[in-house]
Amino acid sequence: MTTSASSRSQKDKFTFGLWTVGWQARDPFGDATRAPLDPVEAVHKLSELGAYGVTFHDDDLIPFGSDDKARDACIARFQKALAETGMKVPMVTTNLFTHPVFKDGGFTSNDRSVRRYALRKVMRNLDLAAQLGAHTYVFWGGREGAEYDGSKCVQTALDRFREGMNLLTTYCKDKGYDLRFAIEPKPNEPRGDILLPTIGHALAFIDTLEHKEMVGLNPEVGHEQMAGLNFVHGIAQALWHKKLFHIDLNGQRGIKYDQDLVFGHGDLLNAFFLVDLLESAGYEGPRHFDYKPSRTEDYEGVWASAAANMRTYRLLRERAEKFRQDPEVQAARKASGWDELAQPTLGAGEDYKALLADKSAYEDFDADRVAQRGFAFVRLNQLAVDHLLGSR
Ligand SMILES: [Mn+2]
Repeated sequence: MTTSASSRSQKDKFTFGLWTVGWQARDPFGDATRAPLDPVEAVHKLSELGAYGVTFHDDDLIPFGSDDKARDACIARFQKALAETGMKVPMVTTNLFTHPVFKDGGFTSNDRSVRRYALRKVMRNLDLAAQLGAHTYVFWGGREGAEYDGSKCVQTALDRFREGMNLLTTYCKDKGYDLRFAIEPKPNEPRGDILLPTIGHALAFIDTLEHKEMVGLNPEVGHEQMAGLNFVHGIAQALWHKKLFHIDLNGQRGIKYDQDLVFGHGDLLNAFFLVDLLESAGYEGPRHFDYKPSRTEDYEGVWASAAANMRTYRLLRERAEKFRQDPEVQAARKASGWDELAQPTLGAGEDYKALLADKSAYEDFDADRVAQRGFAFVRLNQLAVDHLLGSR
């Protein structure tokens, strides 16, 4: 492609999973509606559309059960496509959910032999991730969970989850791999309930790990929204903990099955504030789209939907920038007290004794008068809507 396309992709760092555009659209009620997609074709097509790179589960690239010779051949032709296009592989992950052996999980299956097999499967793919220059390794434990509260002891399952993560971080350190791990929370689907269901659960779990500095998060828009949570707030807290290692962008319309719509095709206003947050907070990782081209689409629709993700992100970035620079927005922010929140609640060197001695803080504080203040948050939000709709 053209130089401008590649320099733009460098700036945007837009990446796609091979499993996204390659999804054949099989769902619990219907067969595939699209033919299989060769990973090599996916690399070329996404490059033409201006993407920066691709990501994959081991089984997306190398069919499950391939022998070493077949595996090497898959990797060689994939690497050739990367070399031809300049596409990067910033993230790799493992499939511990498709094969029936993982029906009760990988790291937390009640069957110990499955847990040992899962760890070996990840270690083998960690070697490939390092070889391809990836810096992030994602763990989505889709089958780590249960349908019934009596199926397994959750505390013990978390012990096994931690045992697995500790082993794998140690393996990477010993091998000298420049890889960080990113846990991807999800509340349910395919399991009735999945372990580490939200950003908050995962943050607390990470804090108990042996090499916790190596482990962060890969939150997905739809996964938090499936739990009725505010994705922007979740990402803000992940950033606050310095744990936003990677992000999965897509669209979701409320509390229902995992829709994996195009980014922005769900809660658009939340997507606007998400892009505003990522851009203003200096997030430097890939903007990774983990969506599924709808089952109704043919391959023309698949590529149109891939392009739509990137177009939506760029449009929102442009609108968010104008929103921030608008003098009326700045004035509305000032009126709302946005800047006041940045001032520490205590003065420099002030302790609780000084606070107790300050009569203006309590004895002389006129709560009824202060309660009269309006924060004008609605005006500020309408300015965001105006910018989002392109009317300012
Ligand atoms: Mn999803």
